[in-house]
Amino acid sequence: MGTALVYHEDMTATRLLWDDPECEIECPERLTAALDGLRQRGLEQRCLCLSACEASEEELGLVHSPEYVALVRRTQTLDKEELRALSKQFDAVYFHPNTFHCARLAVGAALQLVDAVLTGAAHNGLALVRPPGHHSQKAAANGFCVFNNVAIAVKHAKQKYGLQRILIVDWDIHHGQGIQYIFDEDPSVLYFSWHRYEHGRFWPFLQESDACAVGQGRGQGFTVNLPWNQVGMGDADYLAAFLHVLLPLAFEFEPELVLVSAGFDSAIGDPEGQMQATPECFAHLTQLLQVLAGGRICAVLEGGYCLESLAQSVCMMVQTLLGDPTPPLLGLMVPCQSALESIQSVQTAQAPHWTSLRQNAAAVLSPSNHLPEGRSLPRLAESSTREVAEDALRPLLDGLCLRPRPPVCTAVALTVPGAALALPPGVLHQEGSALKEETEAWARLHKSRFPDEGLAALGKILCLLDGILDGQVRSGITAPATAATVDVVIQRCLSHGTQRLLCVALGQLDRPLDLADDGRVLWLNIRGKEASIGSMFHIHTPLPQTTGGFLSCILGLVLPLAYGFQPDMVLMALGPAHGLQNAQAALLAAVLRGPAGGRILAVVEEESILQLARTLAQVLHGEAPPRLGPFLMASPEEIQALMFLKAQLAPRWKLLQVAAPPPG
Ligand code: Q9C
Ligand code: ZN
Repeated sequence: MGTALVYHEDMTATRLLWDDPECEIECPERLTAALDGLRQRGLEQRCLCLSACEASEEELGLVHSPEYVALVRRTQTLDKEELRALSKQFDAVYFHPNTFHCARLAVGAALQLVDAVLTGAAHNGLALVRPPGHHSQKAAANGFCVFNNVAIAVKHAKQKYGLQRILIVDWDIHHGQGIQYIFDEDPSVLYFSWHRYEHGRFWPFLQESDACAVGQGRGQGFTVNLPWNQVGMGDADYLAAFLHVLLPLAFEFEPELVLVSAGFDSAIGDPEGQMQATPECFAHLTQLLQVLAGGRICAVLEGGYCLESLAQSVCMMVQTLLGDPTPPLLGLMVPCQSALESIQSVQTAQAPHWTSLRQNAAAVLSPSNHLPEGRSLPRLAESSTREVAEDALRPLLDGLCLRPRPPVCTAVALTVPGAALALPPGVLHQEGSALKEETEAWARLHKSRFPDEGLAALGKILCLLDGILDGQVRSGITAPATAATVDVVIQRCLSHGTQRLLCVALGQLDRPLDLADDGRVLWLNIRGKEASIGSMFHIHTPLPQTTGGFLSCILGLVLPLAYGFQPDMVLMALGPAHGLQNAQAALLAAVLRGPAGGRILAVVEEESILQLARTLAQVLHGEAPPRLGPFLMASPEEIQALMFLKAQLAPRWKLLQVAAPPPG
């Protein structure tokens, strides 16, 4: 089981035959560039490659009218002038004698991908197709789209496999109005689209692309539109949209399958989108989606017209689907005012339909002019210089992507009996220990709290930690999580030169008393009764008891802090009485892989380590976490604690902002 890649060379056989500046960007090189990128990085070779077959006319009929299918079929025999005349009947469309064949292959590829994932032949996958699909309607081609690949795949999944809840994430920069119309009244399909909108002044110029279009009849609340009203949206804006809108709704919806209308015209460099999101951002968006639906993700290419950015973004997505860790995001993690306003407009429009938004929406935080403090990244004013900062960081980023993968991805270091538990393939049992002298030296530093019998475990922890710090190992799991071991881990990281260490501590573990509050360690304690802050780097929040509260805590607090802090390394410490269920611990570990490029050490207290080691190893290795269980609304106390913390912390940690009033 792995990642399916569905493709057929014939899909490069349609192209524009006359002059039309609007349509010329949808060219065959889009597919070859994406595929070449995958080959060059050795990614195609790691996928299960499937050769696309044409969809049947019956399958096209799941969405399209027989008359429209017949019209497209007839284009096979038209000459150039007839094709040109017919194309003019639609908005931003061209036909070619091969269009019918290519468009049927594109649908067929999407269907094969769904089959591969739903039969268990693959975990997830990507269909690289042309023409794209999301603008296409029952009886109309539109916006380069002939048949609606994703909509047909959704109908197929419902019909053939009896699925009852499917999420479509449309991150193409245009509104997939075709998909919206097809599922407008269907509560079994949650359609999320963000798109360049500019208050209706951007193509396709539709009122129904705005946030207030939420679906009709029984489908109300199952269409989610996030209009971007300015160009230049970047990684922080996209992340904020996922954390504060898409993911809360998606967890409440509990999809059985996720389809991605994967257009990469939303990436930097694209002439249509004019946005700023880096290719690496798509790795993170993909990874965040992987915690849904048991990781069953079917991505289908839509737009994407800057060949370089398209190829890089496709690679980022496939790499993440394969389970590789995400490269760190290096830009300033500050969403812009316009993005926050858009996010708020969706929250307002959707709040009547979604419990998770009602529990979050309450606090409107006042904008603050505080600049980030106490850290080494460049301090820059917010909007105008943002692009400069990102550009300046690009060479660095490219270097990071080329960094070789560590020989070991995930290692487990345990001394407790039963340590030979069955680990997923690719996860290593670490046999080694640090040198006795070194272990004893570290233990002496913490004498008052270090029992002699803890030395063997400490030796193993140090050896694993050094493997991670030296780049030999990506992530690790170890025990026990005591105040002393956590203290040693932090000190060892700092002495090794870690610039930013994120510690997420649960259960009975206090922040080491002598730890300097210099911005190098962000300590987040999830336990206890009271929400409180010691500083912007020392935060306490209670562990929520409901699924809704837990998710709000992860999506609304932990991840915004983690992505804002941009750690080199994450320490996830589950201390005594941590109170996490397996699925909760798995979700936390899965999402904490994101912010630090997968460098995460999980230290677990003794009682639950045997139960948790395998689950944690699976998610750190790239598998999807198990489902959390039924969505239960957060309690008023849980909401209040989160609101309190967000209000205190948002001036420094700007990804926490849920919304801000318009200036002036
Ligand atoms: N400059 C897809 O990305 N032209 N279709 C818009 C605005 C039509 C895009 C003109 C763009 C269609 C799948
Ligand atoms: Zn597009």
